[in-house]
Amino acid sequence: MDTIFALSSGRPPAGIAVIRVSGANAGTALQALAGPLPPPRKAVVRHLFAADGLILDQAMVLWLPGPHTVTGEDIAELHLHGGRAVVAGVESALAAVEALRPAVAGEFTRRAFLNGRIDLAQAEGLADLLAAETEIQRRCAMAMAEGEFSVLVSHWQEELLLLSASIEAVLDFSDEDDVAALPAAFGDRLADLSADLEGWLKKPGAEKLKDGFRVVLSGPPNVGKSTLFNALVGEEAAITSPLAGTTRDVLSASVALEGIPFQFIDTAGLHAAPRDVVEEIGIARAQKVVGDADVVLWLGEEGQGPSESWEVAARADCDDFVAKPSARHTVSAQSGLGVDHLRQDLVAHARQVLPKPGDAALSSWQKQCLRDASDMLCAAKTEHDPLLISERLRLARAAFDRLTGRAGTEDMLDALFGRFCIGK
Ligand SMILES: Nc1nc2c(ncn2[C@@H]2O[C@H](COP(=O)(O)OP(=O)(O)OP(=O)(O)O)[C@@H](O)[C@H]2O)c(=O)[nH]1
Ligand SMILES: [Mg+2]
Repeated sequence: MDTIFALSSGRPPAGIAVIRVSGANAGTALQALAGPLPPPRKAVVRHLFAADGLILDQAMVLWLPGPHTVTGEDIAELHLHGGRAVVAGVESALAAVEALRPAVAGEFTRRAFLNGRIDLAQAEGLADLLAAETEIQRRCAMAMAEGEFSVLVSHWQEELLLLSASIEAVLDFSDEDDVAALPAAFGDRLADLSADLEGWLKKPGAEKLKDGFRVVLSGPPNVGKSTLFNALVGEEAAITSPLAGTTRDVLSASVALEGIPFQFIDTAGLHAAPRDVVEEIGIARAQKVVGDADVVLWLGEEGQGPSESWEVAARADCDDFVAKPSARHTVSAQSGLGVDHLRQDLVAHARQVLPKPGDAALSSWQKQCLRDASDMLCAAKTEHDPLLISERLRLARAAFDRLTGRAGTEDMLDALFGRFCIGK
């Protein structure tokens, strides 16, 4: 395998730039630039030289021989001054070393996976951690990256293996006419495992965490949707005006409230007789996003909104304000009255629906693998023939192998590792 290198820190210029080299020739590369190898895992300051003997930089270098490294391979780390020319100079000096080449996106993490340093669930968590923008996203991604879920999966795998072993024993010791009985606890253990998986399948998934909790503002024209939208997102993102039909398209803004990701969506005012084709399209779009909402804030006449929408009585400070007897919230986006209360209610509601902070949240493919395993366990529960039970358990084991990546397809690996940046 080639030795790879990449800038692992942010885009220069920056205070420091970290270049990582991983692979069998990492030591050679370090010697070519910085002289004799320093003691393992000790940071030392060295001058780095180009092939023609010119000094490139004074850097802190680290020599991390494998296999106990993040990739499982020999690693050299160069902590440079983070200027563009410094980084470019060191990169060309490394490219000149034999068998070294620039890494592609996610290649370091992919090697960590291939060398068994992390499993797929952890790689997925790491990708989410790098993409995390809110506190809850960070904590859930950490749980996955730190391997909490992986530990659970290996418990499930062990249990499944034990169940499979007891079935195999029955098969081995029975002759064709006389099939020995299964151990008494077999059915209970199968049911427990199956219940565990079902419990995880019911938990909120990671997708919601990535996209944010979707709140759609809906109602007829001119009821104050855009003004409330602006108040909720904390900036003048939407145009507001006394003219009915000001908002014509769907507008969305992502914000974090108390560390929870939200997506607020403002829509065109709904009314029965659109004045032109643009308004007609706007209304169709508004209706579509209402269908995908986690919560709809209905600012129109009471009882006229989509089912389960929250009745909001807006423009409470206006002379022509009409109260709603069953309003969940009464607000004035202009004076701020009730807006904080509405925000708190949304946060509390989102907390119920999103994964708990620090819980490993499963992506849809992880859920699919668990679903496959769970289906096989349910099928095994209803079988009586040990041969068929054994086959169902084998298929459940295969589903777990897909989950940890032991039986991953190349496409899936490409899709996952492509989410990383170069240098990770
Ligand atoms: N006094 C007062 N005026 C408000 C309040 N909210 C909105 N308005 C005014 O009401 C008018 C309509 O507000 P918008 O937010 O544009 O209403 P909309 O529902 O988005 O309207 P369309 O985009 O046309 O569907 C504007 O002139 C706002 O300034 C409020 O809480 N108090
Ligand atoms: Mg509007």
